[in-house]
Parts: sequence; C-alpha cells; structure tokens
Amino acid sequence: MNAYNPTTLANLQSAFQSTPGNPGVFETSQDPIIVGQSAYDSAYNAAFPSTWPYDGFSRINDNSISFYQTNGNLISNYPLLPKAIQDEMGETFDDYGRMSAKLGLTVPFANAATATFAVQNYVDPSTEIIPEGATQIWKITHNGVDTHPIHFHLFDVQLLNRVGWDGFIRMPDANELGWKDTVRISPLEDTIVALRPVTPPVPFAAVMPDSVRPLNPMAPIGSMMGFSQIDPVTAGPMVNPQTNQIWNFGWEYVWHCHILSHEENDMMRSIIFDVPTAVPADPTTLTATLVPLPPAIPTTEVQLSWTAGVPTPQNPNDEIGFHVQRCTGVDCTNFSLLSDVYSGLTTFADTTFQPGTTYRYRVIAFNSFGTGNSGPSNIVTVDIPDWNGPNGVTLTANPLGPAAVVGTGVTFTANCTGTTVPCQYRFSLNGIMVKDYGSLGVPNKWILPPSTTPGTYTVSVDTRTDLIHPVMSASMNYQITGACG
Ligand SMILES: [Cu+2]
Repeated sequence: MNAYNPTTLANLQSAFQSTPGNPGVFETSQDPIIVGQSAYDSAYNAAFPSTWPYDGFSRINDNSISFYQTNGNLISNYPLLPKAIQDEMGETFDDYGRMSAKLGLTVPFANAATATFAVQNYVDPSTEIIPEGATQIWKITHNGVDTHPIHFHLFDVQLLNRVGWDGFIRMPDANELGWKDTVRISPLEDTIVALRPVTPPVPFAAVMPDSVRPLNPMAPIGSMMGFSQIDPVTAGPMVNPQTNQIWNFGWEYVWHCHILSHEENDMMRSIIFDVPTAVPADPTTLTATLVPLPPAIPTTEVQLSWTAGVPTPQNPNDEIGFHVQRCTGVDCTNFSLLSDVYSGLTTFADTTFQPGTTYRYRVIAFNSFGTGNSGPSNIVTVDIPDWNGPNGVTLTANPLGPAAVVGTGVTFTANCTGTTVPCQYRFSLNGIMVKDYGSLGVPNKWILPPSTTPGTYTVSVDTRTDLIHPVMSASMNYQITGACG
C-alpha cells in the first residue's frame, strides 16, 4: 500500500520550519548545529551565506574554515584538523602482510610532493583528544579504494561537505543534514565533519573514573608489539620506538569503520574525551538538631542539614553525593563514614548513637570522578542526653486472679520501673506475641478475650525505652475455670 500522504508531508515540513516567534522542532529539540549553511535556513529561520567565503563548505586546499553560527556569530579561520583513511593494497597492511584499512592523520600543510599520511594502529597512543565542551572540525582525507561508514561513539557529528581531489564540492544529501553518528566516507575525496561532544547526563549516582589502562592490553608493559611505529606528527619512523605503557584515556571513546571486518582489522582509533576533574565545592553551614528537642528524652534522631551547590547533570565536577562522617568524643578527629547521601539530598538522620555521649559530625561532597572529594564542611558537636532504661516491670491482672470463670475479660496491666522515660510494652500469650511494641507510654494493657476456653495461661510482657538499654520482662500464670454446673 502506498502510504504517501501529501498533507502529512506538508505538516512535517511545517513542523520543522522555524518562523518568527515560532521555532521548529529541529531548532527546539536539538543542540544547535555548529556550522551555519544555507540548507539550514528554514530550520533556523535564518539566511546563512550560500557563497564563499562564509558558506560553511571546505575547499580542497583549505586548512581552516570561516562560517556563521546559528546565533549569528561569525567564526573566522577555524582550523581543520587533518585526519586520514588509507585502505589501498600495498600501502597499509597488518603484521602478517595482509591488506588492511586504517585510520590516521594527514601531516598538516603537506603537499603532493611529500609523504602526507601517518596511518595509526588501534593501540597507538591517542591522537584524537577533545577537551570537554570544545568544537573540532575534522577534514578526513581518504586515499584508497572503498567507501567506509565511519561511526563516532557516543557523540554526533555535523557533516559539512565532501570535496573531491578534483576540487568539486559535494554538499550533504538531504538525509545527511542534522546530527549523524555514522558518515559515509569515500575514496579520493575529503570529508569534513564538525563535532562538539558534551558530557552525557548520568541519571543515577555513578562514579565515572578516567579510563587508565595499557595502550595494548594484550601485551606486557614495555613491549613494542602491535604499534605502528609511525610518528603521527612527521609520518616518519618513530625516533624513540613506542612501547606499551599505562595510558590515561580520559573518558574513552572511539571512532571506527562500522564494517565489522574493517573495525576488527584495526580500522579504529581511541578518542580521549578530556573531562576536567575539579573537586566539588565544600559543603557549608552544617547544623544538627536533636529530636525531640532537649530536655525532652529519649533522643530518637540527630537531624543533620547542610548547604551545597545545586548539581547539574551536565557538569561532572558537581557533587553527586555526600559522605556523612562522625567521630565519638569532644575533641575527636578520627572521623569515619556514617553514610553516603545521594540524589541532591542535603539532610541525613542519624539514629545510631548512645545516650550520654558526645559526637562530632562533618560532611564531604564527592563527584562522579570517585577521587573528587571536596574539603570537609564545618564540624558540629552534639551531646546526646543521658537517660535510664527500665530496671524492671510489674504485671498485674484484673480480676486479680489467680483464676477467673470462663467468659471474663481479664485485663493485664504492665508498668516499667526505674526509669523516668516512657516505656513501650509487648505482650505474649503462651510465648506467642499478641500485641507488639507500640508508641512510648501507651498502650500498657492487654485483655485476655472473654471467649478464652478454660485452662491455664501464661501471660508475659517485655518493656523497653529504646533499642539501646536492656529489655525487662515479667510473666504470670492465670487460670480460666469452667462455669459452675
Ligand atoms: Cu570500512
């Protein structure tokens, strides 16, 4: 069935078109493209130049490009970073002499009379290094025979144009406008892409350390195995041979051919996404509040609260959580972790203290780098009031007992002794709990149901003031007798 509907197409084109005061869906939903070109006029309600020198196209001999941004700013002579693809028989091959396809660099400002390519193996040190938030424009020269779908990991690129070695400019196809993660790169022409990776938001509290590993994980440190030994700057042999060593890849990305047999045969290069590693700001104004407020006892919580910057998911330097630390004693300094708090919370309730004890608290912010701890907040000192647990409990029955006739509801009443603090009570019948601990002070009664059949019963009670002091218990036997008859 032909589902083509001219009205649907018109609606789609209208939705993409920006008009004054009414931006289209591309402008509102996508990061701004990097290089303004006339193909984007309708998407941005703009009039980008369509002629040299600001048309956003690179000529074959260009080493830089001038263009307008979507905000109207003119960028002049922005450098083109020279990259290379080489896949020709007899020009690039693996350790066994087999033909291979490789990514690499073009030596800047070389000409046809000089050796211009520095093809690189996957394990060679990174030559694609992108600082966080930076814009780069790559001019990828392909001296070979096959078209490769080149894929960029975890960020998108804007295809600017292709330019044949005959000088003809080929503008992006209509379906190549916007952001792409894979671009067709053909031989005997240069393909120009612009990129501006941003730190991906992490929707959970994650620690994201740098990727630090051997350049060649398959070989011992110090080995020369697997390296191209081609100097990426001069394209000549390495003066000092490259050896395997531990390398910091930052947040490690790659770009590679998306044809599996190519990518697995070394048509892949690492990309260092260089996210700055600053530590988050120190938390401030840490306060502690006892619940309930003294002189009321027993204390059930120490409520901590502090101030910190508002984290943004786009900035990995911001904190993703806090280490809440505590030590015991008036002058203690041996702080240890009490708990980690995540998700932007700036409060914590401590319930793990002893009565009559002094504690000191502090809070440290940490970010997604794992090692990015802030300095400590101010220290707050808290005196937990002392109180006494019960030293016993009385249990009485009404009727007094030791027996009552069947059909009587017998009320058992418990009272803790030896403490000024309200107690909690838990009742059991023949060892099976029939009423759990309730609120402090109430209820301290339990009624043996009138329907209880004749027999001898053991009623027991446990009492406590908190989870710290010992539980006190008492029990008594009570007999339910048959009716007279
Ligand atoms: Cu390929």
